[in-house]
Amino acid sequence: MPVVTVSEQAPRATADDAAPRAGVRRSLAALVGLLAAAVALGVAELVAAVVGPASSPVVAVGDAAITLTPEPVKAFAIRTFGENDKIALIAGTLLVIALYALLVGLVGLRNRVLGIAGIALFGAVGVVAAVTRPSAGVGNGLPALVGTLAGVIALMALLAPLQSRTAASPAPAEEGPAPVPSEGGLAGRLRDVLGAGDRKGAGMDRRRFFLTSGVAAGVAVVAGGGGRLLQRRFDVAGDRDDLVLPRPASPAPALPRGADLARDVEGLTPLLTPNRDFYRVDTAIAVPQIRPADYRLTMTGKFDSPRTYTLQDLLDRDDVIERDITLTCVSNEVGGKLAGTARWLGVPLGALLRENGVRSDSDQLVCTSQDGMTIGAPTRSALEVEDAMLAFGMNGEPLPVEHGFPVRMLIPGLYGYVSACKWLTRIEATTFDAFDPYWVERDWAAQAPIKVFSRIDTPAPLRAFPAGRRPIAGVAWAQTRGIARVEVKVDDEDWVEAELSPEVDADLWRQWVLTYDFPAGQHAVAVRATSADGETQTDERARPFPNGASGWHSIQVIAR
Ligand SMILES: Nc1nc2c(c(=O)[nH]1)N[C@H]1C(S)=C(S)[C@@H](COP(=O)(O)O)O[C@H]1N2
Ligand SMILES: [Mo]
Repeated sequence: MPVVTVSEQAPRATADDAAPRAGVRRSLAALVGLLAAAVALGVAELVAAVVGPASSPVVAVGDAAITLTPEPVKAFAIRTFGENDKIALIAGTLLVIALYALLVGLVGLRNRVLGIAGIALFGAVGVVAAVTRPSAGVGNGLPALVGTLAGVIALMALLAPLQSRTAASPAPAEEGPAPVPSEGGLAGRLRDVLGAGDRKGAGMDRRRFFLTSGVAAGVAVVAGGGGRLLQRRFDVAGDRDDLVLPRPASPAPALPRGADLARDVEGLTPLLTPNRDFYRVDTAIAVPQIRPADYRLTMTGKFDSPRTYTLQDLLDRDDVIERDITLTCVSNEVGGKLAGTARWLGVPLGALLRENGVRSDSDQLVCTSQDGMTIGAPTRSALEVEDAMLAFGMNGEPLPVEHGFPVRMLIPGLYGYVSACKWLTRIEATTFDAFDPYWVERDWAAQAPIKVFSRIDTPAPLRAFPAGRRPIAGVAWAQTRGIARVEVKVDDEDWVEAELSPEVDADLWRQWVLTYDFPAGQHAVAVRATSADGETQTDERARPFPNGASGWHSIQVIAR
């Protein structure tokens, strides 16, 4: 802390000059702003531990920021930060708060009322964000409110020693480097903090500032850290561990021997993606925590006999299926990794919709998640696509919390943003005319079947490998249609057909491998796939927006 420099100012003739030089005072005021903001955020986290994690103003503001962010910026964030987009957002939010807080401290030094107003404004943003989140109650504003009060108190307490005019006598001629309290002892310190100490000179203010700062920093850290820890009691990880999954009435078709080519080819994506490696795309900063006992799935809208289901209702059904299905994100770029395959366990979606009497004049199902996301899927696909399901199991475990615990939807053949609603709590049978769900409101296509796609996993671009024979390998997908052929082109040679992993199911991606004899030098490698219904991947490049990327994946490789 630069506080020590305060006393290094030479004493001058007038009383005011006994106060620290203006520049130092301003730096300290900026620090005051930071500390006040830290106290506000820390105390808010503590209160959020009582109210619920979604009421944390940092989470709520970040959440609101995601909702309000224009689509190109959001697409940029997913592209640039990928899975870390939320970490980047939180870091960005904290940076903005820090800059704002510096300013509040500086303003507060000149004008306390303005400083307080600055914190109040900051608090108001937090309150508004927290109470307007989709699943929020009014109580969700409480953490930001109490945090704001704490921030105001901290601001006043910290500015006071900086603005003290009682230190009228000249600063002592010499000061030790450390601010040793004149009287020592707890009582003396306490009196200093409260401003009741007997003031022997300008050093007193410095000491009081130091102590108050220490207290503020301590409150921020203890309240904030403690709050975060206490918020863990809302976690449903334990309930998830305790959940017993049913055996499927219809198990996944057995994989043929040698189904997974990745066993023999280094760098190739495995056929089934472990849960911890499965890509994640959603707008949730604080992942919804739904207790199995509290879970309800409600059907509304164009149903003749809509029902509400508990999780147990779904688990106890006798038509549970298990299927291997590849899921992909519309935001996946050419060559991108936003795709994964898992063995899903759940209830057939068509059967469920029919038993609720879904009406024929519904062409869109609007799925709502616990955190207010809306995802619109074609009613027809939900009814007719084989293996469309409400999943509660993923690779032999209950759904991981980040992947939608306890229940999500899956419809093979459609991108996740129009089918794969996580933390699913409501299905409304409606029409495309009547409602634009979240992504469609942001101009993504309302209907988005998956495009034929292929990707080179190995060799890695621009990383030299020994010249000679080695595999070129990757994955290709065209869910519900299946992949019939994958071809590889090196430099100006003809397309050559690659070997495919055994056909298991049209909803599952296929791995492909081609052994190639690379002469030393730099080479261009490209791949294209053809679906079982005869569509060859177009080389026409398209960005993911608005309905999925297209174009061949091609890379430069170096053999030495
Ligand atoms: N509740 C909710 N469900 C959601 C999303 C979301 O933001 N919120 N994102 C969708 C998108 S865009 C995709 S690609 C898939 C990703 O599922 P995953 O994270 O399990 O891979 O979830 C879909 N379901
Ligand atoms: Mo997505």
